[in-house]
Amino acid sequence: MPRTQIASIDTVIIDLPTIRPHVLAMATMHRQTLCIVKILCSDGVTGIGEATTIGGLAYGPESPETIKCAIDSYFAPLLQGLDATRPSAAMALLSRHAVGNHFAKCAIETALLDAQGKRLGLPVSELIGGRRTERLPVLWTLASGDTARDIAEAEEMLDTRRHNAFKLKIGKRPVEQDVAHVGAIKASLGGRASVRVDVNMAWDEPTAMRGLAMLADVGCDLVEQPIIRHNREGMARLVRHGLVPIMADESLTGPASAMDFARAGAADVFAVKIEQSGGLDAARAVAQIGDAAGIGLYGGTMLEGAIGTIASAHAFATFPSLKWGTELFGPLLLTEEILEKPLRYSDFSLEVPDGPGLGISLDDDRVTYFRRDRTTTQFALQGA
Ligand code: MUC
Ligand code: MG
Repeated sequence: MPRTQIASIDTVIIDLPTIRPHVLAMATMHRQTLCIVKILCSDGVTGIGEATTIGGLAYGPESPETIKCAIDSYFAPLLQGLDATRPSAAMALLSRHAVGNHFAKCAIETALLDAQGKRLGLPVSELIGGRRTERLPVLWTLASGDTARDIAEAEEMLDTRRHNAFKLKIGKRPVEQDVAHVGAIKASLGGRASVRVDVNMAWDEPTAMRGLAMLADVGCDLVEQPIIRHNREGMARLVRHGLVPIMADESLTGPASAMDFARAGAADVFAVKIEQSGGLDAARAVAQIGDAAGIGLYGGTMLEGAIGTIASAHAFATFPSLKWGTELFGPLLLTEEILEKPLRYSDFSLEVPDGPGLGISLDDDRVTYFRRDRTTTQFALQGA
């Protein structure tokens, strides 16, 4: 019987407003919904984790509500009484008994690593392989849906030295209109900023062929997921087209998909996400596969709040390279702070905390204030 057991798992859904509407091809966000997980261990240590997606079920197969349900109904009974000091063993058990549910698994792994880091006095990045950097470059997404407003927003970000790389969400409007929007922003920012686009799978392949040529002409640096996630051969044809580097995002659902895409030459860049990959360990495997295949790495986001953002930062800080930087700006899109001390953004980058575990503390009163509902799965511990 393990000495330090998983004692209880608490899940809570909170809804936080966004600073402005965030317009993507598949959804317009006015708020972000986080599923926050707390794992209390029998030695009194608590670990926190988060699972967050975009637009309910619009982005991927899990929603905040299904994540909560998976953890409460299926993961919690499996994890009952397990050794809390062995996050990898707990994750292996979850994988054997639960198919998919990558976002929910990521929240559990994050909480177990946070707890283990606190127990050992080590930051999560040092626990999972060792950080290579203290700061990560962070891009900002311009997605107000209005060109003039996006330019004003970009200028403010440049002035305050918060971001100097911008991603534009396109794919909702006809390609000519979208490219005109990108071209106007790039013309206004010129060499002061990198301008990239995310199509979120909205184009078919012929539209993508046309769109890429037009985007190359207006100075776009990178095109993210132009076509549907499973069209690997189509992505490879766009890569071979060679006009603008192509980044895979929705296509990457863990190490096996990374292997598939690397073998097929179906991406120039991988947008690695801890949730889509199935956790921090799986995200590190995706990064290693990409790096071994000569694919550039980028640290992606599901627009997580502070916990998911910092869990991602710890994972990305260990990557072998990070040529394209990260987009870990999720908390900056929200009007409300849920940490005792906010994350530190400055000089176009995010500081990776160096305290034990994730190195952040939740403001429990704020979490309680914003919570939608709450479930605690309490276990009777053997021998406790
Ligand atoms: C995505 O598809 O990359 C990341 C930034 C943003 O604005 O949306 C996300 C999701
Ligand atoms: Mg994307």
